[in-house]
Amino acid sequence: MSKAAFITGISGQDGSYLAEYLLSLNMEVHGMIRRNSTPENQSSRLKKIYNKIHSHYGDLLDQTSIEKLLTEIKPDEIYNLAAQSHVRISFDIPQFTAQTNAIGTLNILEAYKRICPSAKFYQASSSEMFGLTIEEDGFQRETTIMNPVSPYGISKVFAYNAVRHYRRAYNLHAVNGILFNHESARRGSNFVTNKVVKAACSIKLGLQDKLEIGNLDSYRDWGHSKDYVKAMYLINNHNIADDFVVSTMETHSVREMCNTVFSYLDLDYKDYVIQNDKYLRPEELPYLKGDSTKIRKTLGWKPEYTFEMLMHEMVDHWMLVLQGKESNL
Ligand code: NAP
Ligand code: G4F
Repeated sequence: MSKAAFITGISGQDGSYLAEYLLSLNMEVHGMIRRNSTPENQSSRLKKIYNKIHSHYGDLLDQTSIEKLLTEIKPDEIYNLAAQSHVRISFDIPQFTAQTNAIGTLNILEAYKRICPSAKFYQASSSEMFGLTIEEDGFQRETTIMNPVSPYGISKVFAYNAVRHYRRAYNLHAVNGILFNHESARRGSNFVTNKVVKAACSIKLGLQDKLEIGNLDSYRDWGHSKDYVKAMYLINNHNIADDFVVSTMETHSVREMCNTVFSYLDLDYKDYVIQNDKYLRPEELPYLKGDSTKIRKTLGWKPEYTFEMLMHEMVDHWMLVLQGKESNL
């Protein structure tokens, strides 16, 4: 009999790629979806696989819905990807962010402990938890002290520690993947990579003149979501419940990312990109570079996409979409 997976946040970037990956492993995939007044928005990233997955209405803040689903599905593997995942927006709605990301995780941990404690539980932890800390060699890794600088980062530190606590206190197979930034054509278009790519393609096609963004001098370790969902599966299926950093081990500034995208379109980003203070954050996380040696050595994971391959794939996608053509991403 095939194993059953339960994914919260299945309608998001990672949830959709993870569902595709688990289906390719012949798993039965169940996903929790929030009600939206525009139903197309619930499933726009799941178009390719909607008839192969089992979707269920629920919400991380609705304990009864989680308990009902875990009781019905009896999953072998749980992936808790649901979150208010936008760091800038977390400054505008800090309480909702904490409710969803911190208390929501506690809600599903409690239900998991009571209803299906023999399942494996994966938590979507984040490099944003490291905040201002950088080790002397320029990396952040599993042992780096967490010093978050946003309501989002703070909420994720709570969830990360809750998972470790439940693992120790109740002997559960509950694990954290500490993932550095990962992108794709399915990324929300208000995250910086997809915002820049979409605007650069619009400029190339004469649909837009300028691009207004925030801090050009922050650095991120950007990988591809498709590579990172494979890491989630490996981490959750390791024979020891443990926490792992997932990263490319490279960092690029937002400015370099703009240059890569515009150059690929034979444009000079300096002619089009304007800094607007409205996109700055009350407190910025200036630099991320992850040391993923542990997962590479222990689980044999490594990314297949380079930074350039990722950005070029996103550009190719938007050039098709903005010209009304089909993209298979
Ligand atoms: P995303 O595209 O924003 O997806 C988030 C998902 O969570 C969506 O399906 C969303 O549903 C759902 N959700 C939000 N609030 C919910 C609630 N109260 N109850 C149930 N579902 C809810 O994010 P992503 O990029 O795929 O990231 C997946 C997870 O990894 C998140 O936890 C994120 O914080 C974490 N993470 C992401 C990165 C990254 O670079 N992408 C790095 C580290 C960690 P709606 O569509 O209805 O809003
Ligand atoms: O694309 P971003 O919004 O991603 P951020 O804040 O790094 O968060 C993402 O990665 C985290 C992992 O480290 C995840 F946990 C989280 O869920 C999310 O997926 O911003 C990246 C950088 C920041 O320094 C930001 O200040 O780009 C800078 N930036 C500059 N102009 C901008 C903009 N970010 C956005 N969203 N929009 C701008 O106009």
